[in-house]
Amino acid sequence: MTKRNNVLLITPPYHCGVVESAGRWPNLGFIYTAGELEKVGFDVEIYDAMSTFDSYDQIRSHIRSSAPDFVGVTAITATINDSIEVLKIAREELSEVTTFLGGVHPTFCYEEILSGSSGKWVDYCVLGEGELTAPELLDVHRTGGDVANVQGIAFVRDGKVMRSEPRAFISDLDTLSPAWHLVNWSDYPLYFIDNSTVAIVSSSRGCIHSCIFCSQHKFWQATYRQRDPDKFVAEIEHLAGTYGINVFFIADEYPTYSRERWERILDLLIKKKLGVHILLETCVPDILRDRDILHRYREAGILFIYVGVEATSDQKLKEFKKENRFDDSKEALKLIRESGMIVESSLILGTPNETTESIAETLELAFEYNSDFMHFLLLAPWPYADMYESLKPYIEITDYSKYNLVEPVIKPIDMTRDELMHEVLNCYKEYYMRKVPEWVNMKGNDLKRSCLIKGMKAIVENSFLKDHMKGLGDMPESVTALFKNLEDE
Ligand code: B12
Repeated sequence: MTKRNNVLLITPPYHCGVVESAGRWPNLGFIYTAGELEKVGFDVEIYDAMSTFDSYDQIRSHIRSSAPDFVGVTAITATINDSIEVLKIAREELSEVTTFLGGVHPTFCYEEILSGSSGKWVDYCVLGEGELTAPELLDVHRTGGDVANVQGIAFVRDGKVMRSEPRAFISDLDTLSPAWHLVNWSDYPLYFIDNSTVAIVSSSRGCIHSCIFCSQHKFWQATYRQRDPDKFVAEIEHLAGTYGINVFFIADEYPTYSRERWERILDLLIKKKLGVHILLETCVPDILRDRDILHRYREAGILFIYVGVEATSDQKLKEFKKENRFDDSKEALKLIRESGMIVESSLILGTPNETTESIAETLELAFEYNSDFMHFLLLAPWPYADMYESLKPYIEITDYSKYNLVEPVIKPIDMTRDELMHEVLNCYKEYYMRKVPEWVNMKGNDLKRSCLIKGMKAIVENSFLKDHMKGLGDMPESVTALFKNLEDE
């Protein structure tokens, strides 16, 4: 009988205090990969050290007591240093362990990882989707076959970095079996909804847009695959019924691409009356396209929509290769607000030609966008994004852990990075000083009002802004009083 091998999948303990200030989120890539590993006889554990906020010492003792044969870690660019550190600890604790690394960063930067000093902690990089590659790789490895025949990996052989043949994307996403039973659901509350448990689900993979600062259309190689809407909604129903999940975050870059499929999802959710809240990301053209059915979004349980408008000037939007423009973005955000949903959006600051004046202008126009939550993000130069080459001369910080959209790593021509950071913090202060009084006085939508106020509290208490608050100068007394009142709500 074949020995059952243990696989431990670990998220890196990286924190930069943005998205995670609103709640804790499971790692869907691991849930999917674990399901396929189980199918071929591996015993799998998911250890979400990021969400449990575990320290390196805790991670070390967890690895020691779990004593797996394989340790897999995930990495985006900001987390890569921590991901490598986790694999180093695994090797220190278990000299025989086989380590593998997956996610967007190693998919593109495997050469740098494997040929550098980190290479000695990483046996394999899994490139692209993990579900088919990981089980095959681990199986070939444990049975002593030649891993060079496993598509979609990179590794070092005879001192040289080798890359196997690329693996085609999974053609039917509905054949996958996410291992929901491995999730410790009590780890995943959302701070702005009482008694909530969050699941991340996926209805499609890929992105047909080509925004030059983003990684996702490159990761998915401009492909787009969608799941059967009935199976997707059945999954939500299963998670709600089996584990009591009441908040679903749709991980898709672009869930609304096909109106016909999206309408079917909405219809099913409305019909099934699951009483769940749904959070999702979409784009300006789809909101405008769906203006006649936005009330059905709300009826289906959609509470929160993120739209990355990214800039206020049409010139910059064109440079970013975004399809939205100022006027249509403003209209889309307004439509979402008027439909009773919460709209969150972001603006990217810190391009090389940014100035104090251009940021002031962006802030002024941000008020016209009037998103409920607005993020003033700093451009992060992913080394594989289309924009990278043009940004390279302006990159002052090469430590990837700062590539998190909140720390300045690019120095604009006419500003220092400190000045840039100061202006960004000022944007947050000005924006929310105007928004919070509006929320306090909001009438007629108790759920939205409560989410906004609790969301703001979470930002004040948990986000990266907390540490910077003192640098913002004193808030006017009226606003301080409002914040104080929020504490009592
Ligand atoms: C959910 C999510 C998170 C969760 C992660 C939860 C967790 N416990 O790990 C939270 C909300 C915490 C998060 C935080 C951040 N995130 Co995030 N996040 C996402 C999001 C929306 C969905 C990811 C997902 O589930 N995809 C679906 C699954 C199926 O795909 P996948 O994750 O790529 O995994 C597949 C493969 O990559 C591969 N794979 C991945 N890892 C591994 C590991 C192994 C061992 C193997 C074999 C395979 C494998 O196999 C998987 C299955 O095919 C993506 C955007 C998107 N739409 O993808 C951004 C995204 C990944 N996040 C991003 C960023 C920048 C961040 C933050 C820095 C943002 C911030 N400033 O707060 C932080 C960093 C973390 C932190 N703690 O601060 C960027 C990364 C950009 C980049 N190129 O580096 C993305 C792409 C968003 C974007 N468009 O820019 N994020």
